[in-house]
Amino acid sequence: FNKIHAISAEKEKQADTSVPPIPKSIHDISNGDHILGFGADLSEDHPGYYDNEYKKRRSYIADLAKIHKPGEPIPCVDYSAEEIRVWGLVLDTLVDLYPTHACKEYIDSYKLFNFKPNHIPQLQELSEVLEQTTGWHIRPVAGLLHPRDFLNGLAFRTFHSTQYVRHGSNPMYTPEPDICHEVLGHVPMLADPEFADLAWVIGQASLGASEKDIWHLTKLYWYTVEFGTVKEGSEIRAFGAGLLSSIGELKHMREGTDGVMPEFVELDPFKKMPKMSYKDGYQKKYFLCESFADAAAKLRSYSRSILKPEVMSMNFGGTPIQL
Ligand code: HBI
Ligand code: FE
Repeated sequence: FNKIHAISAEKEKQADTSVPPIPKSIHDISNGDHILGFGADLSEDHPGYYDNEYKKRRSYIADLAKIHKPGEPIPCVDYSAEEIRVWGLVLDTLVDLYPTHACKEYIDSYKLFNFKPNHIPQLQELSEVLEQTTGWHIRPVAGLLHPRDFLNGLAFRTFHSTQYVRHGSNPMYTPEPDICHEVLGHVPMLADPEFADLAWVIGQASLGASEKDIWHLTKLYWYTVEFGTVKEGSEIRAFGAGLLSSIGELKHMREGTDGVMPEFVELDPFKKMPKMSYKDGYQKKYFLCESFADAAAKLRSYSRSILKPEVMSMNFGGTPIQL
């Protein structure tokens, strides 16, 4: 995510003059034009950098995503035994922690998907379940999308998902989203109506937003959808995908690391959010929500404050803005 953040930080400094055309439907959002780091284009510190077979595989899966059109079935990937091994390891490690660390909405929605260690779910099957539960869609994407495109997709209840598997040399680590992160972190949460609403709010707020506001929305997304925590009685449970797809991060959230506990703070979308850290270890600060409905209400009130009046009155294929 570092490249994206470097680019966003640079753009944040520019004047708010160049807001690109506002997409009216998912068809107006490209899933292939603004990709950062994908296919054979791995950075030197990527675990797959010296593995040419892996890079070829990444390019092949990236190309499948680029030719996909919204509304068409998502192409199936015939995952290899090695890819299934990695998925199975990640799944087996995480399932033991969900009953004690994941929020109740995750635990409930998880049952809808029947995940098994010997089968990597196809994005098409997952998208069909989401369509029936919350009306969300999955769209394959070659790699990290530019934050504006990624967030705009959420406004059309579309989640851009990678389809490749992380490098097998270190199954518990990936420097970027991969199918294990998307499926185990994001997909079950998107089957929960109140969480799906929260993500939709962030998406709507991003339509026509200035670069500065996109940057703030990226942080709000990061501290809720990726690393959010929620109160359940006297306990703190995880709902962010970066937590739910990482055994290390889940344990750190509860127990701390080397005797240092993370901090938990209340979410206030109007306040300046802390700098995001991805590569330098686990989060130092988690935002704690009372409930998804409460967090969504707070995000709505912030989103209304930045939404341009012309966006409020635009017609998005018959769906009005609901902020
Ligand atoms: N692209 N494919 C993909 N997956 C993400 O999770 C993602 C992204 N682009 C940007 C992004 N996340 C965040 O950093 C926020 O900008 C939304
Ligand atoms: Fe993610």
